[in-house]
Amino acid sequence: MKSILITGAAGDVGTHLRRELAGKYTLLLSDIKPVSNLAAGETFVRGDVAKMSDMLRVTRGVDAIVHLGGFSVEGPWEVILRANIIGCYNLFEAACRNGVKRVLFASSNHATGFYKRDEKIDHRVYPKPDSRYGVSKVFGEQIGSLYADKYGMEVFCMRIGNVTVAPPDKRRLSNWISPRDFARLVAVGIDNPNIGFEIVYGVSGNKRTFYDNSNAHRLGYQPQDDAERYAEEVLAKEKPGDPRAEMYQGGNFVFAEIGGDPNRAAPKFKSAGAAKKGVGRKAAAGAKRPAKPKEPARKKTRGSKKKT
Ligand code: 15L
Repeated sequence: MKSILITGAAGDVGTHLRRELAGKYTLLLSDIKPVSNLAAGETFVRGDVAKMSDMLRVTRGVDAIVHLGGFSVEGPWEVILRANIIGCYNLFEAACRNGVKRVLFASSNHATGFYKRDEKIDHRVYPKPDSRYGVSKVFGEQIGSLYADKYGMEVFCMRIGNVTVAPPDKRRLSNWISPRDFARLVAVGIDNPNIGFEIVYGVSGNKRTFYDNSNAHRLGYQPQDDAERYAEEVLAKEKPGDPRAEMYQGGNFVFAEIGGDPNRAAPKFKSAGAAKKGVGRKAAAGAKRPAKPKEPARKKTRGSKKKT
């Protein structure tokens, strides 16, 4: 049985995945928070993605990694930088040094959230991130591309939509993925022998999809669910949203400074730095960009003359 490391295993997506993959693989679960109720075939190992020493320790000896770890909505730059940029680099570098070839990266639909809802996009479109969070997902994909081309790693990037039991709103009728379809997609990423570097969309077979997911289907993904069976119920409850959110695939992420997922409480930040920079709750509610800090006057240095 293959041994699979899941980072960020304590989160919602990790919890669904553990349940769906039980008995199929041996699971090594890693998170900064403890994972409770370990089932047969599961082991927990604590690890902070932002610490290279932790990533070198947790990635040792596994057959593949599902990298869910990181910050999963919009947040202050310092938070995104640490968890998603540094964290992602550490993960790929540690996997590479430990000889783990296969990495499944939890990218997000927010890597392309600034495409309009009436456009159908495939895995080859130019990224259009809708948030710092979305930018970090593009970074993760590109680190994956580098490690695939330069070091021969096998990298499967999943631009995941919304992994929930049922789609909570209209936008999610287009990007929803059921937990069992997500597990099917992950199994393709782990078991397909012909992965070099791939980008796929992590969505069920939704009638209202934003995506041409033919690359996932080519690699063997066969979703069984469709958000359409929830459409009537979802649309009856739907209230008109912010017009910017309504226009773009990324929804609220296109303007939110914190959070972005209306179904999850906006995270709170204790850090004085984040509050000072205007990225606290007030900024999130007002949807205004925080005021730009004044730039200190630049010192003239040698070589700072404009080149013509
Ligand atoms: C994501 O990337 C988030 O992690 C999740 O909380 C949802 O908001 C999802 O995107 C979505 O777009 O629905």
